Amino acid sequence: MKKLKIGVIGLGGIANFHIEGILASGDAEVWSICDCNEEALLAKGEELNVPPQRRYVNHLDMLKDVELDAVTIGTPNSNHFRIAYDAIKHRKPFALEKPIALDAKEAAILRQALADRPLPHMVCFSYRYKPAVRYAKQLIGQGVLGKINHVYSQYLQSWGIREDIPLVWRFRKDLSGSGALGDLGSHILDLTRVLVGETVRVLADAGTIVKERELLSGEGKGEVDVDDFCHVLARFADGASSSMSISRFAYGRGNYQQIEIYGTDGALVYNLEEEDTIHVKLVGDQQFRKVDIPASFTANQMQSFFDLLRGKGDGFDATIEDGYINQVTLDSIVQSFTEERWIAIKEEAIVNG
Ligand code: SOE
Repeated sequence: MKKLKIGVIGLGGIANFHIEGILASGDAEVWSICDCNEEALLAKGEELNVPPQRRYVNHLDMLKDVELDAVTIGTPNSNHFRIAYDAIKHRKPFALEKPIALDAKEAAILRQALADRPLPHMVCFSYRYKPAVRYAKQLIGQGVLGKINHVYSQYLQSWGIREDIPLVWRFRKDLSGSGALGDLGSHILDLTRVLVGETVRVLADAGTIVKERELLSGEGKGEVDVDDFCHVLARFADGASSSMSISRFAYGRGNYQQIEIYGTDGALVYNLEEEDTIHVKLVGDQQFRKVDIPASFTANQMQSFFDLLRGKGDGFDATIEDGYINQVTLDSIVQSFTEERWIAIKEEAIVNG
């Protein structure tokens, strides 16, 4: 079967993850690349042997290519909405990085555009492809924990501690929408939604630890106007209580995720650092024990995208609906720590999905 011709939009860090998945799959090839940085475009084009005529500085020129089958969108957050909207207009299926937009208003427009003219697509909540997450979802869905009472989550990194890191887009609200919350919290919100259920109200506290950083131009310093950390209390639709600790200033943490889920009949701990693992304590267990994850739960995000494009999706990929609910929840958390009060997640976001 002919390989899917994939255009990679945005050649920053996450593009390498997308490209790695394309090259590892026998179903697709890197057909074209796009980035506003001409140096990055040249370097990646040479590295991947992409012909110069398929190296674009403007995504619209890429989208006009009738041979192109689909695109991945891995730019800074401020470009997600526009590029995804243009991909929909040009009828090009897409894999869009999280968060899908800068705010719920942009996310709602993407959601409506796809409702009006459906198109195969995926939102890259990449930890949905961790075997531990998929197995945990099955165990919880089988009721082994009983009724869930508490969910305690952490997503911790440490790179923000380095004050020599300049004012990159992740530290600017106009380019990112929010800081650690949108970058890391979006993943935790999606995972707790996949594993437990819908969040219906939130109470948050957030702060910025390093308040200004060197401008990329080298001409002085600029304000960091997003959160370096965010702590959230939340309630699920069924009344279960949740807390989330999200930070880029957690010394010693590389890419640390932990979700502890406590039910009436058992507890389950999902952890990601070097590898993804599950520990459980169920009825009859004397202590928490690590469980082996069946190989059948192995998955790969980019292969899943290609399966989706070929009509063989497993239904576990995140859609624009998932991205929209995620964005509404992110906005509610920002509103909560800004106004210092509980905020209910807008009903229509939960009910309509
Ligand atoms: C931030 O450091 C980051 O790269 C996120 O942007 C990714 O979504 C996450 O998977 C790893 O950490």
